[in-house]
Amino acid sequence: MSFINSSVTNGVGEIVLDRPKALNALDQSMIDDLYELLQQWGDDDAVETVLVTSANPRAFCAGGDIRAIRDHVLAGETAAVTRYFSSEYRLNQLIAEYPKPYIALIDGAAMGGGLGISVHGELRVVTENALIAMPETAIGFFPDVGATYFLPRLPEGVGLWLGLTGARLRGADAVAVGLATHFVPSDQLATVAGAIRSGAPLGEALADHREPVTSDLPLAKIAGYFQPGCTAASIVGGLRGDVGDAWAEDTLALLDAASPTSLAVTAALLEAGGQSTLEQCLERELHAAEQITRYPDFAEGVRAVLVDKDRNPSFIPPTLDGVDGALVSRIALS
Ligand code: QUE
Repeated sequence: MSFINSSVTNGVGEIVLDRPKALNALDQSMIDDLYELLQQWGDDDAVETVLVTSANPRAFCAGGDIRAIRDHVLAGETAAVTRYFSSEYRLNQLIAEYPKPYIALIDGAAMGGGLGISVHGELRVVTENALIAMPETAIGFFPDVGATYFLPRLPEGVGLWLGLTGARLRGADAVAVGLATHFVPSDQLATVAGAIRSGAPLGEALADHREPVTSDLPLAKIAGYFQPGCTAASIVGGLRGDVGDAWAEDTLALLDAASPTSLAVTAALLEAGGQSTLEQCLERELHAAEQITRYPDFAEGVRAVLVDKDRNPSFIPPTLDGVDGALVSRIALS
């Protein structure tokens, strides 16, 4: 049973993600299959372009197989945890260095690991149904899959805002900040996909979709509150000072739902990632993933969000002022 379908026609290698019961969340077999297929296609003259799509109309890819990772952690199977993250991050690096055009069509949720198999590629086409986020701080984890590389390179403050709060972007906003490259209305996506599959040059298939799209993200506010190098505590302090501002209150609510230790680790990793190569970032992320999954916030966060779905985790410590700075440094290697 494979959750990846592939075909090659007209010089286009197409990968269709098809794990319907888990919104295409990437399990170990999907990561292994994707890596092997992409490596093969890299050297295959019959493949000029790689197209990644989803069989699920609601999701591109919801993330990683975080439930299975939690089970491994609780069973003390640390080798399986290391194997999962190291093969996922190796796949992210392969996509970033891919020798051929790599294009993802995102018409639904693309979160966490779903961004890892799209953002590093050359082209990301989104529709108004795209929902893009790095939501890991809510589960006691941190934005990985190369996010410590790509988030610090977004417009001022945006990466820190996305990584700490897990805020969800719609397609037009994803284009506005650079996480996506093209916006196509969902009712035209089949036409664009058909043109790509017929082997049309990508510039031609996407020619009608190059004009800027409108986004009403509050970029000035984001830049004001989420300045590079800020600690999570100083950001929360700034937001709390803005009493009565609805955006500041919504943002505080997101930060309040996150693991305080994850917030501190995320701020440290994004700060370091801004000065590092993707390869260095992924190496640092692997260490951080191995470490942070051993602390109770991870199993508890996954329990609250994905297993019991009560969305009421008991994180330890419960607030940022109790976070152990030495522990954060050990996880984030900073
Ligand atoms: C943070 C995450 C993930 C998440 C929710 C978070 C994640 C992930 C899923 C997910 C969602 C639906 C599924 C599934 C997994 O949710 O990585 O199997 O059916 O995969 O707040 O990092």
